Amino acid sequence: MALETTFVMIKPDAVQRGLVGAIVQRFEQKGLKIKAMRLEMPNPATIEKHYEVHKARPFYPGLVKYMTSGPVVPMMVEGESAIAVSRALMGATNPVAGKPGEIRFDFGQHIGRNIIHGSDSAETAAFELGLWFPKGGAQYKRAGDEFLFE
Ligand code: DAT
Ligand code: MG
Repeated sequence: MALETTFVMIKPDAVQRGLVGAIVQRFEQKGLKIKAMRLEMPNPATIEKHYEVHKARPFYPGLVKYMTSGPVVPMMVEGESAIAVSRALMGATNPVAGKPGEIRFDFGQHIGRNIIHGSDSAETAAFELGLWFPKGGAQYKRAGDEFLFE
């Protein structure tokens, strides 16, 4: 167990469907600390780099088209085991393969419109945080942390 920082991104479908608040609430409720967050039209080159590992996959062109179709909300999130915890909050890649309580299950129906992204390892988190937040995040002491951590 360790304090980790991870990269999370609310995808264009969720922004268009007005789900940003409901999704951010899941992370806040868990006690994860938001260290950076913005809403922006993503730079296509950034999306291409972000999903470079999937470049050879048949779904890659459609993925890039979808991810550049509208604003996204990139976030820097910190907490105990934040990488795995964020992935657990998100749920299965295919929204209907997961279970109730997972963000993707609760809000989505199709693998090509699956609401949210989260880094899958420490290496990926470092790469994605560097790509989306080269200036880092906010350093601040959060009221209430003494009731969240022993
Ligand atoms: P995850 O986002 O759960 O880490 P991934 O890294 O395997 O999943 O894939 C990245 C994204 O690509 C995923 O969130 C949605 C899309 N994707 C993956 N497999 C797909 C498929 N078979 N058809 C359409 N889109 C797919
Ligand atoms: Mg992935």
